[in-house]
Amino acid sequence: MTPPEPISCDALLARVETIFRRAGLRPESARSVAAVIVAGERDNCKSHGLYRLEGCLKVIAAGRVAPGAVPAIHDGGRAVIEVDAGGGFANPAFDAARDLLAARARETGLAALVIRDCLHFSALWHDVEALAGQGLAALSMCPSYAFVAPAGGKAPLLGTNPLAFGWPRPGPHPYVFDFATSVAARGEIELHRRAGKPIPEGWAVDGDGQPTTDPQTALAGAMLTFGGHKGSAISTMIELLAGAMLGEFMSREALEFMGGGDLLPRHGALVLALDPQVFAARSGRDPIAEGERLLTAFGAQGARLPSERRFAARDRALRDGIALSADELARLERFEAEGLAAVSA
Ligand code: NDP
Ligand code: PYC
Repeated sequence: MTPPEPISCDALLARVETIFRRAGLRPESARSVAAVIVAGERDNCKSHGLYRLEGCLKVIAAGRVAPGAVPAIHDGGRAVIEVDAGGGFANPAFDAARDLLAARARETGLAALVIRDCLHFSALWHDVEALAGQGLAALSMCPSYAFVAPAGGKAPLLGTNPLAFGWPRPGPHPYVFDFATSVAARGEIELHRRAGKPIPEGWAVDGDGQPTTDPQTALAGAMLTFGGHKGSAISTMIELLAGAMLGEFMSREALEFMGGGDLLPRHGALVLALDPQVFAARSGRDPIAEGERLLTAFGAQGARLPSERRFAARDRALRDGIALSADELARLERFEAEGLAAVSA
């Protein structure tokens, strides 16, 4: 069978945005949520690309997200700014507060954005890339669902808790890394299950703590942290900083609140923005130039920077369009034709 024609990024964005508007999201939210999904697909981050559309529609159909929520910013003029997503998706809340966060970081050197009560499903590179594009270093993190065993344990306790970092660079692309603190994102295991493929060894254990390569058994058992005790400690830090410290759900509470992991998780998120120029001011050195001396040395020894693959995929997609499989296109068409009915039980 001939593969379907690639679709342009703009055309895909318009289609996904329309699906969300018809599903009841207000226009600004539909644009934010569609943008992050299409950006994932464009950058070949399949675990947080178009495949997430179904999960978003399911949580809307189940009435467990507030589609009309308007993000409410609470700003006392201090370093910590809060935005209450009001039970809506996280992305519109971040978009609503992003410029204020950036302005505060430039003013004070360091500012934090607390996102409260949000449905969170997306990759985090979107947040830190936007801030790095404004000349700021940034960190973004959130809990998720308790699917991951701590190092040395065998039962789920921690979330897949992603962490992203961005650093501004003179060229078109900043330095960005973004990863789950589990060996792989849960979305990656779900994609293996759908494709009928085994997962690599070391990603997960079964209910008895024995290693498994079966995605279904892994989803029912416990995922493992990357880097053993080191990933386990970073994941725990995220539970503390982006859960306990904010007074928002940690991953175990998020799972209890939703009554299982079938729907997207609801919790808080934390984004930090730092202005390198403020930090370096008294040194007389240029932090961006210093950073470049490090980052440009990677290629000389054959190493690549994180996000290089993603940026190359983005350039290709912007030039040639996004190649969706026949199955992905069929799902998209079904969501267009049937809306929420396509995911309602
Ligand atoms: P990956 O392991 O695919 O990639 C992690 C990072 O490492 C990326 O920045 C990647 O860059 C980089 N990288 C990969 N290989 C190399 C290499 N050989 N050399 C240098 N850098 C490399 O990510 P995960 O599967 O852990 O996470 C995927 C996504 O899932 C993330 O975007 C994360 O935010 C999201 N997620 C979201 C959650 C949520 O609750 N919202 C929960 C868990 C995960 P590149 O992309 O260029 O390959
Ligand atoms: O892939 O682990 C994951 C995930 C959890 C919530 C959103 N993505």
